[in-house]
Amino acid sequence: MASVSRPQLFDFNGVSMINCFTDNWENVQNFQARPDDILLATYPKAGTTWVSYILDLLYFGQTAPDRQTSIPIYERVPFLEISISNPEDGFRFVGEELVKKLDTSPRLIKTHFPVQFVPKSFWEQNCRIVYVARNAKDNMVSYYHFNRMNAVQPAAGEWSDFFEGFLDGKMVFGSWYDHVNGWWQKKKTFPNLHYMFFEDLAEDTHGEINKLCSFLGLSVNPEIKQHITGQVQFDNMKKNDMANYSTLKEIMDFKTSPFMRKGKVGDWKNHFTVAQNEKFDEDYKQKMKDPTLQFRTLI
Ligand code: PPS
Repeated sequence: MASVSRPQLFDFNGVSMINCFTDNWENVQNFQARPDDILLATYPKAGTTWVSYILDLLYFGQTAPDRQTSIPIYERVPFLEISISNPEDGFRFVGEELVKKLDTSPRLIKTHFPVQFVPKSFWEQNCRIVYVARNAKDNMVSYYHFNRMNAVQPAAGEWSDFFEGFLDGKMVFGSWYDHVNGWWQKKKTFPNLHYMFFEDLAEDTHGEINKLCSFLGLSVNPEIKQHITGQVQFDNMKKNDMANYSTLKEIMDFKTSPFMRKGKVGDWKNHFTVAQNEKFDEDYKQKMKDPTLQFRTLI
């Protein structure tokens, strides 16, 4: 994948997307979910890898410990809609194929789709779905650095332009505002959806793992839960090559920015100017009208 040119955003059914997430659309939409599949849904950079790793440890940490040291997280929890291949060097990374190859039960599956794009079999099978949301300011900053280092994402450009693009919803997978709101609304009619927040996970990882276990109907020994809480701390994940994406060097340039970058709540303060913060807050009030959906930008 050495020479990839950066993709352009286009409108896809009202959502900004890039080819590698729409090329396999038919197969993804016809994907047959199983009743015990667990779907992890997020807006990009909201804590997907963190919760992927927690789920994998909860389900398979005890029964298949080798899995933790030999299989990268993006193969244990495949990204359903991604489809990247390069016939020139044989590189192939097709999430829907990876999911079908999983021999685990349950299968853990990642998506960044806004709720209206989720294949219908997940609803028909009443699968458990975990949604993770992160406050927009930190989410934006994390996304900016991700686009800088990831060759299959659009170029990040200047921070000031990226900032405006985020407010306009001109990001891969569309508007953050539509994404978090769409999934929040879905919770009202689809009870098998557990909506969690990056900030809560940062503040009380153990408590959030307990809530996840209740939702999943898992009874896990308290000592094991304590151990998992330690394993998924930022510094431990950052040095874990099976969780830190360092095995995807074809696509990601860690010299520009590491995948496990800072892992903080409030890093937006190091990026937003005073004027940007004022503009953001004003715009936010207009877009986020549901008082029941509240985010914390500091903890
Ligand atoms: S992706 O590409 O959409 O799957 O990225 P995603 O995993 O959703 O988000 C990456 C950000 O999550 C941070 N992260 C963590 N923070 C705290 N603790 C742990 N354990 C952890 N694991 C991942 C990661 O550092 C990215 O955030 P930033 O702010 O860029 O550091």
